[in-house]
Amino acid sequence: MSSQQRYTITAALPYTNGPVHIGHLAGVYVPADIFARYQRMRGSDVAFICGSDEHGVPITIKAKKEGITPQELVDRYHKIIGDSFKEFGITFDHYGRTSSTEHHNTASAFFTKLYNDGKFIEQVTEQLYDPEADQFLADRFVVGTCPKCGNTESYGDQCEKCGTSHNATDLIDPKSAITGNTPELKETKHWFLPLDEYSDWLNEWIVEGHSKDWKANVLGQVKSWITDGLHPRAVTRDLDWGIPVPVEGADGKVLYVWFDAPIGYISATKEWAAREGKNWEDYWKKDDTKLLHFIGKDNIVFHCIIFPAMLKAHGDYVMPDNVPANEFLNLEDDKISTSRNWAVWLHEYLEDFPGQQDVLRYVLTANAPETKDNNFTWKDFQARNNNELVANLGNFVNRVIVLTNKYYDGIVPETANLAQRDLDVLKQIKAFPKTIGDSLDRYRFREALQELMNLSSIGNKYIAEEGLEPWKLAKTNPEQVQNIMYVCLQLTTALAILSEPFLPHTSTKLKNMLNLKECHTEPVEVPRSGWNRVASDEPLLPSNHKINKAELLFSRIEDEQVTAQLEKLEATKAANAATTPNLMPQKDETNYDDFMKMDLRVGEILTAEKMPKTDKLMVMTVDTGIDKRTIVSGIAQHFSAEELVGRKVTVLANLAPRKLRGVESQGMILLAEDPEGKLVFVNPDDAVVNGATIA
Ligand code: B3M
Ligand code: ZN
Repeated sequence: MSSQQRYTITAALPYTNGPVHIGHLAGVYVPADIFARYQRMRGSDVAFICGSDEHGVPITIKAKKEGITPQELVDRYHKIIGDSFKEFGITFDHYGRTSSTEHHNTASAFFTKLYNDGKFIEQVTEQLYDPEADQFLADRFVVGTCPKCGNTESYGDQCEKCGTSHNATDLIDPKSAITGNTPELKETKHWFLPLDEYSDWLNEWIVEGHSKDWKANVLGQVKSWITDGLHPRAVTRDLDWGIPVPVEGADGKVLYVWFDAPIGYISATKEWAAREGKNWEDYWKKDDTKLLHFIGKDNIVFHCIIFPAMLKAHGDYVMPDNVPANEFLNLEDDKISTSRNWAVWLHEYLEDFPGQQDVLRYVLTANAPETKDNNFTWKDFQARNNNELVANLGNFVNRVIVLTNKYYDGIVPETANLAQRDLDVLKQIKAFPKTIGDSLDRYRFREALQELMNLSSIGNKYIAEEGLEPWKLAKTNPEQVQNIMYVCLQLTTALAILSEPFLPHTSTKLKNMLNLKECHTEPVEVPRSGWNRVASDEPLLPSNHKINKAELLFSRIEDEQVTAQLEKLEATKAANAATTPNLMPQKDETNYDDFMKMDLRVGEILTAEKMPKTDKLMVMTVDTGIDKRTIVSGIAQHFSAEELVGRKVTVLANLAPRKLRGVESQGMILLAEDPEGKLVFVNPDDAVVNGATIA
């Protein structure tokens, strides 16, 4: 590569209303970091940019709940998030924050330019308003039914279930998240970006221009938004937390968080460039810059439609070259949720598994939700560590380093008369920078990691092949052992180099063990330990070079550690069930007369039998006091026939009979259903006679 490719790599700015969890890491930060490290190793000119997203409604809601100011809240999480990223080995060139002065200025100037250039529509519209809270309700201040998928818990700006982004006024049956009141409509002035005017351009640029290189999940969302029709989007809000709208007559209004946040990538780049003596404009305005946005799937519309439309309206900026968005990671088969505390938090992982950052990086990459939602389980975490990292990579490296120290005092042996298989392995090693690189270039991180592990497998296989174990051969054929160990040391060096993007802490340990610093001084265009050095014809580790002693790379994860994590999750589940049961809302009002029409009485189950060829239906004979009748109920998955016989139950006796699979059911048995779906009988006292009425 003669001139360096310039990359501006952004990772979604985390909201500072909570810490970072494994879902964020798997979806965004681990792949972004792998990519940035890989490009640096290839000699690219990289600006890897992130920062805290400190505006938006959830932050004000949470601060209010805790009785602190939004600034205090964002200060707390900015620190927790920033520190844990650093310890985890995420190598942002700059981690900024949207409350910084640079950001306020940059975002204001951006808005002002679009305003002055007439890119906005200024409109007085009716917005949802909560009179009790004296506040307009936008975004997460309002919850209601999604007009597209019917999810009853959609937010004002976005439905988390189907991913649709909408205006708060689109919600069916909206409710204020502050007071629970049904909002009123009230007039207010806002500025809208007419996305509909960018529809053709977006279609041409993304759908036609990137149908080959963008991920299918990303293209799919983009296409469906464009075909559904784009509409003008308000880029301002009536709120008191955010960046004030920089025009006259906009008191009490701030920029919409999704207007200012992506500009945060630009302001963070400016802060970095100022510190490093670079020109930030090279990274945002030069046509040959590759701009990449690493995000989760819920952010696709903002990065593929809204932000590009903003950049286009502005006119000075490059468009993203790719937006390799990931799907979601679940935890133990349940959706990760900050509010339900259903997560593995990065800062807690780092405390519970000190020095084991790479295990989590490995598992999250091996199991990344690249093309579909995926699941993290602690059992899988343990198995991957013990069977893959310890048994494959750790085992190979340890044998090589220990044997080199044992047989050769740590000196890389000379070779003579290399056998064909030695030469084959040396040749195979050289192919890996390209193999792994090809996968990374296509954002296939799982595949790339698998290739890295294949390299280690080649080593294990080579060393263990029958008759070639060095410790057996040492006496009979010392020359062959020297050759084998030499080849193994080359392979170990390749692992030390190529593992850096994925397992940086392991890579550092390996380089120390191999004492790589001593012997790697390449010309400038191939930086130290550069990616392509592995493919070069020079030995990776020359004969007579002295290595260091072995250090422990990975250790087994024991059952107790897994159990402890699972117990922590169980405790969360129990706490959630106790405090926030997901209860059905109250039904519409009824009246006394209607209620009294129901004939509720005590009955007793005399016989019970599962209906053949069904899973759920139980056919019972019930003594209602006035008669013995058949009742069919969908409870067979909850109770066995034996459990039912002899039980006193509450019966709705005058329910119109109806046939279920050909059997007439003459009434209904009352059951309580808890939020988890568990059924419990509404149990009359055993002493009550059958037929006693209930009211
Ligand atoms: N703050 C992250 C999220 O949706 C959001 C990303 C902003 S990137 C400009 O969780
Ligand atoms: Zn929806």
